[in-house]
Amino acid sequence: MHACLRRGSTPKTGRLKFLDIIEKITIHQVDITDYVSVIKLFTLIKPNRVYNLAAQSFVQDSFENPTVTSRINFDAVINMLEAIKIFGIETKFYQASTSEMFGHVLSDPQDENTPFNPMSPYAVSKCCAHYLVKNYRVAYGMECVSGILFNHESELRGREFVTRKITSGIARIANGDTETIKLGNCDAKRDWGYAPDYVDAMQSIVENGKNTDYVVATNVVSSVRDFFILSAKIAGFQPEIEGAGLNEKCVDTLSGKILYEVDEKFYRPSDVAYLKGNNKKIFEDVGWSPKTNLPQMCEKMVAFDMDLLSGSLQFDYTI
Ligand code: G4F
Repeated sequence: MHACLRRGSTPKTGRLKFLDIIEKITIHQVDITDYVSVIKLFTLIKPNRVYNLAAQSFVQDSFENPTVTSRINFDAVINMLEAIKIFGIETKFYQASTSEMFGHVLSDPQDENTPFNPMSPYAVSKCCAHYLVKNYRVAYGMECVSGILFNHESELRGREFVTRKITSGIARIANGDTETIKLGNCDAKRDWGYAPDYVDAMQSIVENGKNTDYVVATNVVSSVRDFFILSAKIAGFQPEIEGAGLNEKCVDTLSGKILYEVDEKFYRPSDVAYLKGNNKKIFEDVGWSPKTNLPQMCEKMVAFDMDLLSGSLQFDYTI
């Protein structure tokens, strides 16, 4: 198995080490936004499967850095598809598409036939890449598919994303820290699944031989506030919401501690209010459905963050 790693002074391999799979992977320091580098790599290893999971994946950051976002999320996909086409590499290409493409949703729930209505530079770049993959499939008969994955979280999620920001913050406060968690739009609703289940789905999409796109979702929707309350209860707090809008906060009625407050800094210029998937197609075609529900995922994430703080687990998510 081969993997690409962006050139940089400190290689970010902490997750591969934690999962104990780094020895199984040959790592190539390649900038996928550079066509020549992609050609060199693809013609050297002639991959029989390509999973393009590389992205500038933080939606909020894409408003600040639209050009970088577009280069990584769109231009790099052109590079890979062109390399496969021009050099006749026999491979199946998987593109990580996203529910963010549905944006301000035009029908509910969202499935493979729902029109896109993207609301961020990130989502626009992902729509472009999605259509490109479809075009190479239709125009050149290439084996290339997209998985339209709804939010998928885990213990290894970066702390800039709201679920892990919440579970790590709650573990920190449960451990005696007094700093309140600051959140943005707590009304936002997402269809949250567990990343390991979604990796199974990605493999089924590539291996089922159908050469078509799939939505991967749990079909269940919860708000950021719901996620917070669930996680806080798991950690032993008794959370209660007070106020609304910018004055909203969550108080632990047992200790009187403020667990979270709303901070305008975390609002986005345009946010996606609601996403709820329909996994009917992938269930009917390959029998995939999520194994882990939201409370089970929250349990795992809170427990992991508690263990990190107690020192019984070692994992540096920054490397
Ligand atoms: O956790 P988030 O940053 O994830 P978001 O924007 O839904 O994107 C993630 O899922 C997508 C799949 O649909 C992926 F394509 C994408 O790459 C990424 O993995 O934010 C979730 C929601 C947003 O509505 C945001 O406004 O939570 C809201 N939110 C409220 N307070 C916050 C915060 N988000 C973050 N990151 N930090 C906050 O303090």
